[in-house]
Order: sequence, then structure tokens, then C-alpha cells
Amino acid sequence: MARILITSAIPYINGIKHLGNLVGSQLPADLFARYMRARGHEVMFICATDEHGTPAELAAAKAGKPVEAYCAEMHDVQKDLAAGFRLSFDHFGRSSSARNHRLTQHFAGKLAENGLIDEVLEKQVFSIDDNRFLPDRYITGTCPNCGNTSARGDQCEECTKQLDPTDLINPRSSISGSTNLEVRETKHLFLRQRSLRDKLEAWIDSKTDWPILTTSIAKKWLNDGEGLQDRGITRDLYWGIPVKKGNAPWPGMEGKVFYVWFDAPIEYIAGTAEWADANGLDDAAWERWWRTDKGASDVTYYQFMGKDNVPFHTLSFPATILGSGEPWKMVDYLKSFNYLNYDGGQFSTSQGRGVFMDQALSILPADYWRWWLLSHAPESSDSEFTWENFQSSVNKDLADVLGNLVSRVTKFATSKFGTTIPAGGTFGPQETALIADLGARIRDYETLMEQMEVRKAAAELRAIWVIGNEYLQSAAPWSVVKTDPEQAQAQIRLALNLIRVYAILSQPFIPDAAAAMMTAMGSTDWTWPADISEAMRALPAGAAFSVPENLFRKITDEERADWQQKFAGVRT
Ligand code: B3M
Ligand code: ZN
Repeated sequence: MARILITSAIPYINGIKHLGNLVGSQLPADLFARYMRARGHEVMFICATDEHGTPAELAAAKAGKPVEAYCAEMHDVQKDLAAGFRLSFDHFGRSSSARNHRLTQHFAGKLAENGLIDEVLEKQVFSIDDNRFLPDRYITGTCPNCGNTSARGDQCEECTKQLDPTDLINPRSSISGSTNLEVRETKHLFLRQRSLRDKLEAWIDSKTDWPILTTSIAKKWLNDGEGLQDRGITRDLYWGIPVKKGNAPWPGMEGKVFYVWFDAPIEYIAGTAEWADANGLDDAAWERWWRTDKGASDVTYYQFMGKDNVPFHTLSFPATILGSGEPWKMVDYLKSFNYLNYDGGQFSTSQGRGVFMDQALSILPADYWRWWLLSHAPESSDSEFTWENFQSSVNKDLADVLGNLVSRVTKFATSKFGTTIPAGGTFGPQETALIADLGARIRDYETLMEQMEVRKAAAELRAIWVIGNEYLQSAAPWSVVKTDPEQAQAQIRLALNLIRVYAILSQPFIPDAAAAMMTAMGSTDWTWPADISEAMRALPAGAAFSVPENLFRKITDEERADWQQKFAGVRT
């Protein structure tokens, strides 16, 4: 039994996530966590809401709520949606937790102690009416290049020219529209990443089994242009973790907070501490996952995230950890994803384009979405959600292949032999061949799941369902029963055992259907079919089973057209 630590990138608090966000980190992380638990490993699976930064403040202002209350509410909304999608986190934490405050301040203190923090005086735009400094993207004005009157302080979206806020003609605050702006001096902390470059490079070079997508992004930032830059880790904002050196105040930094990307990954650790607190456990309980001097040296740590998050996880967060000089567990394997597009364009939170988690669950149960998303995960390249493709995958894979097998077998068995596992006959050559084929395919499936090859694992699982259908088609118990009822009983006994085995194998992808299948087989034995021949004889003859409710319904053409229409526009 291994010990496996899994974290998913933590979703921003400002709004409900769309399906593209879901498939890029939380959902595949859940698949992996479920699989590893099913194999009997000890798993710790952590996620949280990422609650700090300007977007959180602005979203709260837009909702007309104090930011604390807004974050508390949105955390519960996201937590409920995660539960609705059956995301099996051991804990869904909050980056604004007391634990994260303490740990973030602790790391900053250690970095300062180790001479890795510079204090730098900067000039920044201050909005007198808003009484706050404005980050570049919250200053709007006329582009000096093309005349666009709503260019942002960092870039003009019309002509793509990179800008400084001071380049803008008639600059104004994007928050209030006020033009009452001035440039003020402000002090910020910079993490001296450049002096950690060699350590980071050695660490990245030691990760020989990382996918190319991951290492190439890390290497690019290490070596490109001027190479790794020192990084500002504080901001002039109200909402965030107050800048402190451990428990002590940080002179000159009063009223400032840490930058959201500094504290967000630390929440992986803090979230595990929150888990311990929530379960009445002591510090040793979470430290054995995170401190290599306290038991974490035998932990294997996996991270899941979208490709845009890779630099923060291969450089910034490791710089924090390495710079602390303390024995924290670092990531062993980083699985990153490309983007999922929506019906000929991009999913977009700001534009409200695509299907969002709450909307998805309002039209179909979680398993339908989980299956489509995972079997089309954007791994080697971006992938695209279309309603046609969704309809056809659900109808074929789930309804025709899996659902149909379960319903045919259980209904036929009930009508011919009653509601107990039939005892007659013995397995012949056809059954033996199926069992051998299953055994080989299950080994392939295991390998793919261990390698986190999500799409390929889904394809293998589907192939495992297909061979069950092919067996039934050719064994044809509905004909055999007329001439050789004993043999038909053996065939049906095999098929009922197959349903239980399918429940176990499919559980990481479609947990609700899997549970319904297991319950219908009258079993609670989720033991992984390591010995398939034994697993195909696990249900005792004479034990009761039942016909489950229809596992999957088909999506009609009318529904498809209706949803296509309904989700074509912009969410308001
Ligand atoms: N919240 C970005 C995102 O959701 C960011 C991830 C933080 S991971 C520590 O894509
Ligand atoms: Zn322009």
C-alpha cells in the first residue's frame, strides 16, 4: 500500500466554474484519487477555493457584498457543486483560512531569514477617489497606438500593443471611472528567484519522467530571454493575507497583503492542515503528508492543473519551498492539461460563454458529464465540446453499451430464473476466453490509469464494456435457454458477475452508476479484480440481485437542439 498525495489547482472564488475549468484539474484529479483508493492505497486529496486578489475584491463589489461575506458564500456554492459532480476531496479548503495565513506568513519569514527577500520601492498609480492603488489592468484609457478608448493599462486589446499605464491618454480607474489619479511610491517585497535558479534547475532536471509539456514550460521560463526574474510577492490591496514575518510585524509593510499567487499554492499544505483540524486530528496527522522529516518521505505527490498554471508550480512555488530551507514534500509528478473549447470558440468566464457547472447539473446527472469530459480530456492537444458529440458519446457509450447490457441481463435473468444468482451449469470455453480477455484488458486499464492517460483509460474501459456485449451477443443466453437452461444459467451468472466487475472498474469515471450497479448485484464487495477469474465467480449462487433503474437515458435530438440554443448565448 502506497501513500498518495493529490492536489488539484484551486479554483478562483469569483464565480462558478465552467466545464473547461473542471476538466483541466479537479475532475481528472478526482479520477486518479478514486482509482488509487480503489486499489487500496492511502490517498489524501486536497482542493480549495483561491480567494484573494483583485478579481475577488471586484466580484464582491459587483455583487454589492463585503468581500469576506462574498467569499464565504461562493465557497459554499463551489463546495456544493463539487459534491454534485462527486469530486471526492478529503478536504475542500479556503485559501483565506487561518491555517493559510499562518503558513504563508511562516514561509515569508523563512525566506527573509534566508536572505531571499528584497524590499523595493516602486511607483504605482493611486486612485484618490477609490482610495487604492490600481493594478495595471484596472486602469483604462485611450491607446496611443490605435486610438481605442478602452485600452487597459497592460495591453490594448484592439491592436495588442503592450502598454504601461503611463502610456495611456486620459487614464481613468476601471473601478469607479475616476480620473483623479496620481503616481505614488509604494514598497514591495520581491522573492529573489534568480539566486535560486541553480537549485530549481537541478530539481527540474531530476524529474526525468515528467511529460514534455510540463518540463518545456519550466525550462522556457528558466532560460528564456533574461531568464528567471525576481518576483513581487506583495500587493497594495485590502483583501489578502497581511504581510508578516512569521508572527512578527514587517516594518514598512503595514496594510499590505501577499500576492494571491504567493499564498494560493501554500493552501495545498494549509488545506491538509484544515483537514486535520476538521477531523479533530493533531498536527502530526497532516505533517506526515508534507514534512519529509515527519513521515512524508514515502509519499508520492501528484499535482493536476491547466497548462497556464504550470510556471507557478514548476518555478514559483518550488522557489518558495526550496528557499525556506525546510524539509517540505515537493511535487513528484505534475499532470497538466490543454484547453477545452466550446462549440467553435472558447469557454469564457468573463464573457459567460459555455456551460457552467451549475447549469450542467441542472440538465443531466454528474455521470453523463464526467464520462464525456474525461473521455475527451484535452491531453495531447486542445479539445472541443459540441452538443452533437456529447449526445453521441452519451447515447452510444453509456446508454447503448453499458446501460443496455445491465438492463438486458438483469431483466432476462429475473424473467427466466428469478431474482437470485442462478447456480446451474459451468463456465465453458467461451466464458474462459472472455475472462482471459478481460484480465488482459484490465491490466492495460491499470497501466493507463497509473500513467494518468485519461482519454486512453476511458477508451480501454469502454472496450471492456464492449467485449461484455460481444460475449452476450455470441453466447445468446435467450436462445440457449430454450435448449440448455443449465448452460444459460452459467452464462447469466457470468454476466451478473460481469456487472459487479464493471461497477468496480467504472467507479472512478461514473461513481453514481457504479454504485447503482453494485447495489443491484446485492454486493458491497468493491475489491479490485486483481484476480479476474476469482472476481467473475464472486457473487454466490442463490444470493439476491435486482433490476436497477434505467442507468442512463438517451439524449433526444430535440433536447440536444434545445440545449444548443439555450447555451449558445452569453450567461448574464
Ligand atoms: N486559481 C488559477 C486557476 O484556477 C488559479 C490556480 C491556483 S493553483 C495554486 O486556473
Ligand atoms: Zn491600440
